[in-house]
Amino acid sequence: MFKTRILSALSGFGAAVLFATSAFAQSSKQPGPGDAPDTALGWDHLWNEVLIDLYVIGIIFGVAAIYMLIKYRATSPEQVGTAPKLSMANAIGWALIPAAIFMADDFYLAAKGWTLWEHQRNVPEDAMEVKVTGYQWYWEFEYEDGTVTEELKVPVGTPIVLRMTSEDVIHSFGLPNYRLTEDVMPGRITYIWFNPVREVETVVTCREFCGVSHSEMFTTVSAVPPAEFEAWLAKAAEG
Ligand SMILES: [Cu+2]
Repeated sequence: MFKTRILSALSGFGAAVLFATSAFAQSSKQPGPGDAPDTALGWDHLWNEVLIDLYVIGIIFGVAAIYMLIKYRATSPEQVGTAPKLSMANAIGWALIPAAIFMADDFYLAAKGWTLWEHQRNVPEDAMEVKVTGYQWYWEFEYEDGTVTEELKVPVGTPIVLRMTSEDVIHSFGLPNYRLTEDVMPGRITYIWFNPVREVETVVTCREFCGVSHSEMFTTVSAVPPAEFEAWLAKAAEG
């Protein structure tokens, strides 16, 4: 009895680890040109899975607790419980088996998070680079052809890597639509990349309090069809 329970608890743990590692191995391939992952969608999925996980576990425990509260409630104030004492094997089994079941899901979600983070830190080879400089209190963007603008416009379908620095104090480049935030500091270059998969006009805001006009440090970030982007960039290049 004791042996069986220990064995099943251990195999539960083993299955959890195997499941998590295989999920990790499957989805951790390096993004090549033209197939950059949609990391914003990935973060949304992961967040929803965490919420579902919390709801399911919360409901199971809540229902079990209410059921036991009612079923085993005392019928008089003097009543003393008569439950049999758990054997060592039972105690270990009841602790390890549920833990293995719930941790299987935790390992799985953690593996997905690591995979996604790896994608988020590895810039796709075909990404277009835009240099970003933070100033009190505006953003400046420099395109590969040297054109400088104060709004960020990008072509749909091309991954964009931003190489960022600051001229004065610490700022933070916050792109809520692409689920990204990264610090921008003087004397250092930080980077983020995002995949504009559809047309959208959205914003970047500064997410680090950087002085009196911090709240005015925002501008538009729009993903437009490639032809529209080219025309806009040519016009901006003329000044
Ligand atoms: Cu700022």
